[in-house]
Order: sequence, then structure tokens, then C-alpha cells
Amino acid sequence: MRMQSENLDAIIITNLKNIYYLSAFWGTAGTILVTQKAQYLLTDSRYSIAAREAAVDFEIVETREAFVEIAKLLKKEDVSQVGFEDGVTYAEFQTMQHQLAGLTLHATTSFIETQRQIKSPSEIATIKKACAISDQAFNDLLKFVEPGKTEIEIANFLDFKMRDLGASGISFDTIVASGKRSALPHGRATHKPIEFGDTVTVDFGCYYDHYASDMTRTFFVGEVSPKMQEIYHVVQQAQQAVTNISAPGLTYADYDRAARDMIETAGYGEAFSHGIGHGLGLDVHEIPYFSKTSQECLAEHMVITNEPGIYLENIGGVRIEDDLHITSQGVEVLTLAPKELIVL
Ligand SMILES: [Mn+2]
Repeated sequence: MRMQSENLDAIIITNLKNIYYLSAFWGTAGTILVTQKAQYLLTDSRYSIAAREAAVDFEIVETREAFVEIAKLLKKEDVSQVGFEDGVTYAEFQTMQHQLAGLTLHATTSFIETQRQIKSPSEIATIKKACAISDQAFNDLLKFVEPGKTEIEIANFLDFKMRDLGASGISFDTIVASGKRSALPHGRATHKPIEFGDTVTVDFGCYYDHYASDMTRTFFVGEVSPKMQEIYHVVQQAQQAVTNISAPGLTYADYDRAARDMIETAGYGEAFSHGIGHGLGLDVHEIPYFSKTSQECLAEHMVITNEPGIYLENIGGVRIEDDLHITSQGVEVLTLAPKELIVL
């Protein structure tokens, strides 16, 4: 951990996904304390057996008052500078200040999330399974969609299908936006029925063994207008350009620009209104987040999304999103569902 470089004698980890990342313990209550000498996982009686089984490198402390115990543990060591995660609630911060009075508390940002950006081989294997489930659900969806089915029925089909295939749940509320509603980048599924000639954008993902997938596909029902066909091909080419250029060392700005340049050249710059993507792992949205100006660089074994889109109000929208694994040689595309223009 980065404790030494940040001059911390100890750090308190409260984010449950960071706790899982460090200890392999998954629960709804837990706190990790790491000092220069030892590492502890504090949790209550509901979880102590599970914690002992999973978090084999941690000393398990059973308590309902983690910060009271942390104060006792820290008193035994010569500790003065204590880090905590800046995502704590205000109430947790107040408890911490009260129970750890006398110690100097330092808020840290993305302390563990920074490490989480670089995935291990087993994390990548798990994300691949989550992606394969999404791929299969999409392929099955193409046989299910027909005029008359509502957006909510389509969303529910994807959600149930992913669970059927072994997912523990969905990684976010499934987006289904059809017809003119496809111009809403994050249109929530409604009772609107699919009509002949509709564009349909689905953005969905699942959790498999705690790791997320996130994929978007746009397809057409019955027929596709020349305009929608045009923007589909612009997005498809822009999305492919990003995948082609991806490799360790590429700046976040260039990652974004690869798609944005093509979309601007085609005359739709204004209609690509969001970022090109984000990191993916235990959280469906995690660092890195790509900005148009960041000079930070892609690194080997990041898992990120590539999701350009064009949204034309009162006409429709297209987004195509893949999950990418950055490799030493370039990129491995993890979501493999078809991307050619599909008219059902
Ligand atoms: Mn996404």
C-alpha cells in the first residue's frame, strides 16, 4: 500500500468493495485497519465466520463499534497519522473524529481505487465471464424483440436472461430507449411499445462473482432510415477507431479524441455529448474516467469501456459500447456481441 509515501502510520478502509478487493471478504458491514505492523478486519457477529474464512491474511475483530476497537488497536502502536477514505458519510466522519480524538486524520482520495485500475489475471477472467453473459443475453434478445413488446419487457428479458446465465444481478438499471427516445443517452425503459421502424438502444450489464460488465448495442426493428443508417456507421467507425488505437501509453485525451475527431468530421460533434468511457471492475463505473484534456495514460491490464454515441433530438440516437482489456500488445475486446447494423 501507499501508506509510507503518504506518511501515514495507519489507514482505515470503509468502502465495502475496497474491503473485498483487499481481503476477499464480501459483506454489508466491515472496516479494515492496516497499520505498519498488522492488518485487521472488523465486522459484526453476522459476518465473523465468513470473514475468518475469506480474509485469511487479516486478524478478525468481532464488534458492532468498529471505531471504538480501532482506537484501542491504535493505542497499542505508536500511531499519530491515520488515513481514511473520503467517501465516508458525514456521520461516519463525526464518529471517527470522536472515537479517534488525539490522532490526526487525513482524508485520502482513490487510495485503493488507484490500485484497482490494474486488474489481475483472475479479475480479467471474471470480467470476461460477466461480458460473455451479456453477449449471450443480447443474442437471445434479438430473437425476443418484435413490434408490440415494451421497453420494460425488453429490459426484464435481459435482466432475467443474465441471471439465468449465472449472473448474481444486474450492474445498473438496464437502459432501453426506442424510437425517438433513443436520442436520450440514458433513457430509462418505459411502457412504450416497440414500433415498426424503431431504433432500439440497450445499455446493460451484470455482476458475475462481484465483477461488472457494461455493454451497449443499437439495432433497428423492421426498417432503418437513411439518416439513422448514416449515424450508425459513423458511430461504428468511431468506436472501432478507439479500439484500434488503444494500447498502454495512449493518453486519455487521445483515447477520447480518436472517436470525437471522426464524429466531428462527420458533422455530429455537438451530438456526442458525453465522455468516451470509464474504468470497469468491482464497480460498473470506476477510475479511470476519460477527459478530453487528461494527459494520463492507459496502462496494461486496465479494463475500460469504449462507448461513443450520436444523439439527434426528435430523430433518434446510436451508441455502441464495448469493454476493453488493455494488453501489452494493444487491446482485447471482452464484449463480443455483434456490432454490424442489425435490422430485425
Ligand atoms: Mn458504460
